[in-house]
Amino acid sequence: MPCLSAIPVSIMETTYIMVKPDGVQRGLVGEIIGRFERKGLQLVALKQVIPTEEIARTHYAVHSERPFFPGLMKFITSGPVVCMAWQGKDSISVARLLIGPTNGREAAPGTIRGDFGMDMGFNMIHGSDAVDTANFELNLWFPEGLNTWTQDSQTWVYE
Ligand code: IDP
Ligand code: MG
Repeated sequence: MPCLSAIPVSIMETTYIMVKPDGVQRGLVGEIIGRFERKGLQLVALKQVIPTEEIARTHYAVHSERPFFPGLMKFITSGPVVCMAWQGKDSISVARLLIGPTNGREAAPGTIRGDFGMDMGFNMIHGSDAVDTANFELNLWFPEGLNTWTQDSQTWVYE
C-alpha cells in the first residue's frame, strides 16, 4: 500500500500581491496581472493606493531593524502601488515562483523579477511568503474584505 500521508495536500489559498512603485512607474501593471491571469489564478481584489508611512511600516515591520529599511520606506511610499488578492491552489507558493527571488540579477528568466528586474530594492512586486503573513497582509491592505465570486473558467484550470 502506498503511504498516502506522504502526498502533499494542495489547499485553496489567497495571497497578497502588490506591484511596487517602480513596477507602476515602468508600466508593468498589465504585464504582471496578465501573468497571474494566464497562470490560472483568480483575482479577488484589486486597487491602486499611495501607501502611507504607517501602512508601509506595518507591512514591512519584520525588516524594521535592517539597514535597508529607511530606503525601503521611502521607496514604497513614493507613489502608487497596485494591491491585489489572488486565489488558487497553493497560490502563495505559486505566486512566489512566478515572482522569482528578491534580486532581479539572480532571478531566472521567465520569472517577473528575472525578466524585468536588475536590483534588490527595485524588484517591482511583493508576494506573501506564508499563510499567516498572507492573512496579515490581506487584512492590512484590504480591511474592506475580498470578493467571493465564481470564475467559470476555473473548471478548466483544475482537473
Ligand atoms: P521578498 O520581497 O523577495 O520576499 P524580502 O527579503 O522579504 O524579499 O525583502 C522585502 C523587500 O525589501 C524586498 O522585496 C526588497 O524590495 C527590499 N530589500 C530586501 N533586501 C534588500 C537589500 O539588501 N537592499 C535593498 N532592498 C532590499
Ligand atoms: Mg518577503
